[in-house]
Amino acid sequence: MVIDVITIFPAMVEAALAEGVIGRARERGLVEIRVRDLREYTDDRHRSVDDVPYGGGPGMVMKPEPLFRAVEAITAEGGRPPAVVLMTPQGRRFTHAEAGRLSRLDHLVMICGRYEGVDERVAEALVTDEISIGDYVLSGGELPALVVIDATVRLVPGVVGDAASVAADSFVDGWLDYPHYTRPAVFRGMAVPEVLVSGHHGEIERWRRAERERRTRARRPDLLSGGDDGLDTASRASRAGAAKEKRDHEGD
Ligand code: 9D3
Repeated sequence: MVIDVITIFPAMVEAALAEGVIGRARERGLVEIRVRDLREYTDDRHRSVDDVPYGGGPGMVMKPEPLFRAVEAITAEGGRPPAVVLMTPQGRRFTHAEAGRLSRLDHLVMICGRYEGVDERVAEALVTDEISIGDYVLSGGELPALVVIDATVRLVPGVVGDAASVAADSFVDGWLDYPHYTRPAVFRGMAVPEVLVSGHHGEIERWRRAERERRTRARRPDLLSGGDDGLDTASRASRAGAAKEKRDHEGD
C-alpha cells in the first residue's frame, strides 16, 4: 500500500509516522508513506498556498493550483488512479469500517486542509472522498489524516503482529473492552478482582463478557441501539452472534 500525504506541515506529519506500529510497518516495507510539502508545488516567490475568499468573510482559503499540481505530480508517476481523500469537517464521519475499506486500497492520496477550507474546485475535480473524524473543531486536517492512517495501516496484513489482538479490538465486534490488570495484585490498597487471580478460565471468560456488556451499556449505549455504529456487516453479525450466544448461555 502507498499513501501520499499532502500538507503544509510535513515535519509534524512525518514525526508522528516515524514512531510505533506505523513507523515499524514503514521500515518493514509493508506500507510506503510519502509526506509531501504543499509548498514544493507552488510557483510564486512567496510559495503561497492560500488566498482571500471570494465573496468576503473571515480567514483564508487554500488555493487550487498547488493542490492540483501536487495530485497531478503523484498520478503522473504512474499506476492506477488513486483514491484522493480530503480531510474536512464537511466529510463523512470516519469509522472502523471505513478504515477496513481504505486498508484494501493500493494507493491513497490524502489532502490536509488548513485555514477556513479548500477551494471547492479541488473537492469537485480532484477528490474522491471527504472524511471528518468527528464533531469537534480542529486547526487543520493533519491530525485527522494521522488518525485515519493509523487506523487504516493497522489493518494491512502483517502490520500488527498479533492478529488476535486486531480481531479482538473494540468496535470490531461492537463491544467495549473489559478492564485490564497487571501486577501487583494489591496496589495502594486496590485489589485486582478475585476472579482474575483464581485461575478458573471459564469464570474469567464469563466475568470479562459481563464487564464488556456492563461498560457498553453504561458508556456507549449508542453501540447497542443498532444505529450507525460504524460496524461493517461482518462485525454486526459477529456482535449479534455473541449476543445470541450469551442469551443461550443464560437460558432465556
Ligand atoms: C472556525 C472555522 N470553522 C468555521 C465554521 C470552519 C472550520 C474550518 C477548518 C473548522 C475546522 C477547520 C479545520 N479542521 C479540519 O480541517 C478538519 C477536521 C476537524 O476540524 N474536525 C474533525 N475532522 C476534521 S478533518 C479536517
